[in-house]
Amino acid sequence: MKKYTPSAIEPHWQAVWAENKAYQASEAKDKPTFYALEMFPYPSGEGLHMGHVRNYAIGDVLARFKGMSGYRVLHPMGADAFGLPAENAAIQRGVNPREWTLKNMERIRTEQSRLGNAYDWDRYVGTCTPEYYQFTQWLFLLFYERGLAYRKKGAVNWCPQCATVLANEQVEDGLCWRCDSEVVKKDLEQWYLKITDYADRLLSGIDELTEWPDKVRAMQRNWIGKSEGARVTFTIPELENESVPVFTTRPDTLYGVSYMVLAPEHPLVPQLIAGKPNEAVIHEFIGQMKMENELSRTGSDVEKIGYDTGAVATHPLTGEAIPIWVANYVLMDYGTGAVMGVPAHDERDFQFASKYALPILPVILPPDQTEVLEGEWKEAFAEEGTLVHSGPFDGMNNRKAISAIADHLEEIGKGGKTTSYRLRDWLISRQRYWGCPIPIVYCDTCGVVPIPKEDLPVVLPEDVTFDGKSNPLATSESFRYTPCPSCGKEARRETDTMDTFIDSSWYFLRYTDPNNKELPFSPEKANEWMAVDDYIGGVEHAVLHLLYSRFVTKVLHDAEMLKVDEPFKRLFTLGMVLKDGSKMSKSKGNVVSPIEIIEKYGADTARLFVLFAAPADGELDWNDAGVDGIFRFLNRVWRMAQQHADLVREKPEGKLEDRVAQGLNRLLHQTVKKVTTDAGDRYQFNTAISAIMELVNGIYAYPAEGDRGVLAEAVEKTILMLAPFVPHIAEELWHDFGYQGSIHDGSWPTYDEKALVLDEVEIVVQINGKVRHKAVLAASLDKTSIEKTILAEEKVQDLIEGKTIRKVIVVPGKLVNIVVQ
Ligand code: ANZ
Ligand code: ZN
Repeated sequence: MKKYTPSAIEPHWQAVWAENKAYQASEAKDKPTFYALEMFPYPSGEGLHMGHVRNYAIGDVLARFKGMSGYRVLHPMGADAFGLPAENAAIQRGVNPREWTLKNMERIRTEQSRLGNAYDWDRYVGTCTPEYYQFTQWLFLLFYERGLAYRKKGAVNWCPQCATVLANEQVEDGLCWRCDSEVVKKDLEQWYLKITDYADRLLSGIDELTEWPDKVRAMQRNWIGKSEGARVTFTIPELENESVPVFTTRPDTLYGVSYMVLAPEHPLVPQLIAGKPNEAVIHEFIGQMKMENELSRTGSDVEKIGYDTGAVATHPLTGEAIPIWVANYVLMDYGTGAVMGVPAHDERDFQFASKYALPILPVILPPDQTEVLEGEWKEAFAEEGTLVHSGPFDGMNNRKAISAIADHLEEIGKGGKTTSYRLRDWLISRQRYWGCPIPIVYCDTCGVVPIPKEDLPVVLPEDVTFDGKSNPLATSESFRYTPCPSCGKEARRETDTMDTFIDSSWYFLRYTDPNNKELPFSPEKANEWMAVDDYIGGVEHAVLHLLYSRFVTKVLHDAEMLKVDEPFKRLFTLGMVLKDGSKMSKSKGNVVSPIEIIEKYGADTARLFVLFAAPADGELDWNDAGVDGIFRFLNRVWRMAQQHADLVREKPEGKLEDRVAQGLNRLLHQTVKKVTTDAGDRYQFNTAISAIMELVNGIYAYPAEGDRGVLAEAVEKTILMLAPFVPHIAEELWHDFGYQGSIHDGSWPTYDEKALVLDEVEIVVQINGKVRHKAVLAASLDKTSIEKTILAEEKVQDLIEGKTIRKVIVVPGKLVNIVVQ
């Protein structure tokens, strides 16, 4: 018998598939389309890790499954190739970022090929190539034309370690998403994309993403952070009654306002404090606050700090004078940057007022109280109740008052209902080299001038210095100055590059038309494949990449380039790969290299192990014994197939006359059903695989003299069902069965509901709980008929002779227990 040698068959079939372009997406319109996509890798210097293997194995099973199920499949791969590590390598090792990246891309591609994934390599996309990034620039210009790209000066998040600004989404708990350094604030003029224009659509769109994990949908909802409330206008008498709107979710508490707080960065603060006692100390405070991030100012355990400006505002309804303070906990970039302080009903305000001895004015009465007990408040009362000390609104339920007071403000022109979002515009400027240049020049005559689309790409220059301190593009003489596209005079180029998340926010569209030289993609081709049917990747992108891609897709939809306005129909987020209970990482020294596993056991074993060892959305603990077990299973499959290869070639007709043959036939149909639904539909690869394992056991247990037709069919279909999981061994065995074409072009087995039904079942008969007899009955019998038939059996009559039946317990399909005395 031929031996199972993965190291021989895997490279062989990979070469055959590559030569035949076996996984090229078909342009023929004969079948429905299926777009399977895994998040593309960042080409780091380390090659593939087990997390990649797991991610790609899931995508590949789905792609191959759909291919065998009558779809034409698009299953592309590429590299998210811009980014900081290339530049850091340049600084540390003096290598060119492009060469470093291209080398890593090549390495990852080779390693991916060794996994045997069914990619259409002709559609490979690397985001750092001018062929790709000219269209990232094209998209920037589209945003610019549509008024969705703008420049603004403001306090931005700055990572001192990465020496670049970051988008809000890239600051996690006050730390840089990439290097974990503490993020500080810096005043800079930067480019933004107006994602906030799409906040409402990005939010409502989540409702339709029913095939996304709930946790990802919740994270996006939170990030967008829609908050319904009111705008209330206070006026400042000493600034000629200048209005200062505040944003509040609780206009019902308006009569309980005892002070107002402005963010330290609020533009009115310098005028308000001019000449006042706290002027100097507040200026110093503003300076400190500018450096701090959101978390360090508003975290629940952060002490509230504030200063009295010495100015007052006029209450819009009572006309009273309200002191104006500045404080750390009010942020400039949320709502209006101004807050009305209601210490009686807001815990933060309560803490602040208690610390600074500001009055606490209760205006909501708890349901169990009839009058407000002054001075007895130990904490803010944030529950429902009845309004008091609230002028014409006294006696009103506070929930009703939210709307009533907002409406009243609207009527008198002092505010009204409004909505606030936590989502901020997407800051895309990066002071780094290895990214897509922003196609803009600054001209002394014409101002900000976009590069015409026909002049793209704006190519990254080579004459740059990497010192890790300054923006490398600004050091390039050839790049910095260029004639203004509009007037021809010398103008300065924008030297920032774009956030790499822009590159990855549209790559899935480029795959549909990767060689287009005029456009990022033709609408016709994109519409043919989009949306992505199955998108597989890590949950770390729940907000960042997935939110940006949704935004870009909506803009392209509005620009009539795309019919869909959501990019990813179904999303699957896989769990982490662990070793000995902790995340595989170089620093822990517990990394298992996919390449070593492939060399020792083959890619098929690696794939099957990561799919089998745990549910795909849970954590997977790497386990060497488990890998060994999978390898032994594949050997068992191999021997089974070799042993019966001649029989499979022969294809004898099955007669299904005896119970044993019917049993194997039923097991086969049950397995096909389970694998089809579990693997094809539910991402339950582990249970699908264990069903196949049981079928293999069933085949081994099948008697040598049994019905040959059923056996041949079961062996052949086992290999067909294994094909998406272990494509190489399946292909080899398929050819051993005498087929010429690829198993992966073969058709996925179908099952017959009728064959699933048991005609007969074995019933255990117990007397007083002890097993005494076994009887075979028709499976269709109901409880009463089962009882009758069993009691009528001769053997049972003998067993209970002379005794009185007290009770008969029937469990259909399983047992009958006869209680006698
Ligand atoms: C008065 C009030 C009374 C408030 C009360 C709450 C309870 P969300 O739900 O997150 O939208 N706020 C408004 N703008 C702010 C800013 N720039 N920085 C810090 N806090 C700000 O929260 C809205 C509430 O947060 C607003 O409603 C405001 O406090 C505060 F019993 O106004 B509230
Ligand atoms: Zn000009």
